[in-house]
Amino acid sequence: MSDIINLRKNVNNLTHDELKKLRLAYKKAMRLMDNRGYAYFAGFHGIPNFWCWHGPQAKDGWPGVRLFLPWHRAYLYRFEKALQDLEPGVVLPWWDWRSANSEQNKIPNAFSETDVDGEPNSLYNYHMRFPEHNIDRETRRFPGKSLRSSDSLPHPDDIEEILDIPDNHFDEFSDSLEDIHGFIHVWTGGQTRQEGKIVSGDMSDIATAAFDPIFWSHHCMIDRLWWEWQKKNGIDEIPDHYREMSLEPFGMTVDETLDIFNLGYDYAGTETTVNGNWSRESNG
Ligand SMILES: [Cu+2]
Repeated sequence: MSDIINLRKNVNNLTHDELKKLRLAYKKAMRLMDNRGYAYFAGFHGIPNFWCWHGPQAKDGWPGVRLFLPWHRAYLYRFEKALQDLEPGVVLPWWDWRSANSEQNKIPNAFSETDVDGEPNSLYNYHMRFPEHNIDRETRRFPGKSLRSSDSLPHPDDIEEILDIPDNHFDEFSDSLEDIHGFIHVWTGGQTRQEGKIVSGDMSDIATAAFDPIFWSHHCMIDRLWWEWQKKNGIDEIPDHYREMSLEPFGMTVDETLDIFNLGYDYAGTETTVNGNWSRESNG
């Protein structure tokens, strides 16, 4: 067990200072082009490395392996650690796209404001530079805008239904949560027409999604829902043959991702106000 447990909060519940710290951590990471920097970590998911795990895949001789949840948990863990090296005490927040506000406000203000205190908001976008892919521009998003249909966000009941998937059905749980997750990616990216061409947002595309600063908080929400399901059904509720599998490039096994207390963090409840004094029990 880690000595310090960091509490990941709803982004809308961050204090002014916490949000400031988060923005500063992103800003510092975004300026670094080495293995401490934002480009390095975002580059694990899509361009240029494409290590991310989605859907059922074959691994170690097993068919239909679902490592979507453990892989992204390890990913968030490593990224958060990198941010903490730059800005001690910073913790990733989660974006609750279920809330009724999201339908109206689209993206939480923390991510949608272009400037804060006269400076560019580091949670708004990131400048990607990949000459070999013809990319040299800021990330972009057109949340909730689609040229084909006007889709609405998942209803809280849809999420409850997924959380009610019984133990012993990890694969089904993982697939269902991954589907909703994919929907949110596409919803967040959205589409628009520019100079007669259809332009999609970066969150819609695996290749560029992780460069959009909101990616991490979207995945924190997914990770949190997995943790909710684990609390209900058992932390070890995952097919046995997954447990020793390695999660590249993190140098961690699936087993090492199962208990988030071992990874040094926990999730605050939606409405909980926390003032620094809490215990494992208080969050149950
Ligand atoms: Cu994702």
